[in-house]
Amino acid sequence: MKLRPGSLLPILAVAVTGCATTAPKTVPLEQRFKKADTNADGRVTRAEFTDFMIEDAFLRYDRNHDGLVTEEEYVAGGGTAANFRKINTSGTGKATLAEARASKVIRDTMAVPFDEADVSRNGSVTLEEYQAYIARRDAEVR
Ligand SMILES: [Ca+2]
Ligand SMILES: [Ca+2]
Repeated sequence: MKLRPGSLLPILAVAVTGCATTAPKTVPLEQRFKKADTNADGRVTRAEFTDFMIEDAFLRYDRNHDGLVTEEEYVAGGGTAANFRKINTSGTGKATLAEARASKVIRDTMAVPFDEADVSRNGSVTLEEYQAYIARRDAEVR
């Protein structure tokens, strides 16, 4: 009996592909929480939370990743042209992250998710509160 040299190759290919698909695609919540907690005290304050959420949203709107959000990108991401003009205080038609963070419209919008996450109402969100908030939010989306 002779074993053909190539007979093991398809099995190996399946094994390698199987391993690759188990890699996580999304950033774990703990990592996101640590990123938001800029002074690393284990609690995310309203200011830390707002800055983090605004940066997160900004990066999603910035489709061509040039560090600027145009009116077109903002509207394509679900925003309104009127709000874009309020955010883009420089009037260049391209909003920066600094403009987004300084915008009252955006900060007011971000106050709602913070209040929802801060169940204990003590002005800061723990990792447990954050995880519970994301779980509730995901449940609403589905
Ligand atoms: Ca903190
Ligand atoms: Ca852009």
